Amino acid sequence: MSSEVDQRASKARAAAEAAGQGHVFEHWDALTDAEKEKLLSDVEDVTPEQEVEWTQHGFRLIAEGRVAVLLLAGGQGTRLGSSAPKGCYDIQLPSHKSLFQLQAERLLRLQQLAAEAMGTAAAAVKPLQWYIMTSAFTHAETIAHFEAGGYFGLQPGQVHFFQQGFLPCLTEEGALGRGKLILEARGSLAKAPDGNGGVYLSLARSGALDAMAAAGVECLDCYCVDNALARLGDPRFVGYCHGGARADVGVFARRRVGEPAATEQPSPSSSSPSLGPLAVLEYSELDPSLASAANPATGQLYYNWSNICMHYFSVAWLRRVADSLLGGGGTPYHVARKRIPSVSGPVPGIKLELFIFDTFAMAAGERTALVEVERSEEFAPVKNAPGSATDSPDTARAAVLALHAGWVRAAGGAVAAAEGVEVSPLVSYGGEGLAALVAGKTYDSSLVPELQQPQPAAP
Ligand code: UD2
Repeated sequence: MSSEVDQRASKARAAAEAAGQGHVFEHWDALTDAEKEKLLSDVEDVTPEQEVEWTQHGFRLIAEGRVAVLLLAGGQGTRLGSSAPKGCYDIQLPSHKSLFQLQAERLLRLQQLAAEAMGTAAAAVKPLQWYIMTSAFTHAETIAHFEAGGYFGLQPGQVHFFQQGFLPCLTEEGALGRGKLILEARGSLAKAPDGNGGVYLSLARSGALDAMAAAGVECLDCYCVDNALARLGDPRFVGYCHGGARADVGVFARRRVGEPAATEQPSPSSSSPSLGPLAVLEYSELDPSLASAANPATGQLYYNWSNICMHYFSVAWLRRVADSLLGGGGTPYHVARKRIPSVSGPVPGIKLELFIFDTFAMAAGERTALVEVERSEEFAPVKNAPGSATDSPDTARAAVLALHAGWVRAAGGAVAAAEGVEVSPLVSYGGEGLAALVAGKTYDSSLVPELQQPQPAAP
């Protein structure tokens, strides 16, 4: 084996040992050259050069219209205590933008960055297509919100709404061992959206998959509506999954810090390309003893990553999954126990849901990728009602303001406002481009006009 491989191996082994992962080199001396290459590619950390290459590839995919963005926005958000679609929610940022508006503006900024990365005019970049899955419960209000906001600067033609299906709600098991349908009103059944796993069939049935394939879209970046820090369309993630891992399915995960919701993948490497079978277990269904089970030799949790509901799919794979589901294949229903509105008032019952990641088993033998991210940079979920200690609008707002304050400081500014500062997605997608604006300045308010509007380009 070449000295280049030996050098890479000794670097990777030192990094693995420092991370408590040295055991993966246990059989190194017995490996063939090809096996050594494979192991190295599995465990090597991402180099800055690779990251630049993948990001550039992601920008090319955006500019050429080969990637589209898929938003899961059909959920009812009952825990949040708001009857409006979650995307309309104002987490009380200083700008009072809704989650939908923040996301639309990120897309606008991405288009601009893609043009810059490709050295072309903004008009030469294809508008990034945004597919938004709604449900019967969120559809009309979602569209009304976009219309009232003038599509937040996007072209209406680049935003595509399609509806997921629904399933009837049931009572808990009755005398015959099966639940009963519930009358919501005298002439209608109680129903609920069929879960975010309904996305595969609804993409196919709505014609969206055909439209994507016809338009030359090769892959989708998918995220959930209630993450205030979602890096939708992230060129680095998309570029890596498409160009680096050549994956059919990619998953963003964050390292677990003591709470359940686990992603399982045999490769223990972090922030590195990993190929192999991929499975996600839902936190609400994970046995607490499994959730906290750790490898006695290393102390590392077996379920080491938390799924943050951000995925990458190749359009070809989505078509294969949809065909299999249309052909009668299926994934299991999950049961959520809720109070269901009924003709005689709310009753205890169950909602049935499909989960988006249950189809990942169908990717066995295909290429998958896992990318580890930092919670503070990518994940601020809005699940629970205001005032809740975790995953609430308040914790999400605090996470956004703290992250943006970090960007300003890194760009040479100072933030004196205790809560941090808000940077419009129109000004910066991920902290870039701020130095000329903020260097040497001190901000004592979290709402700064110049961080809310992009500066006109110099003549
Ligand atoms: C989801 C993930 C969980 C974890 C967590 C992080 C699933 C099944 N669970 O859990 O693993 O990543 O998010 O925040 O993915 N949705 C629909 N239609 C539906 C139901 C949900 O579009 O019928 C959307 C919903 O609008 C949201 C996303 O799917 O954007 C996640 O749904 P959730 O909030 O019901 O799932 P949660 O938080 O229990």
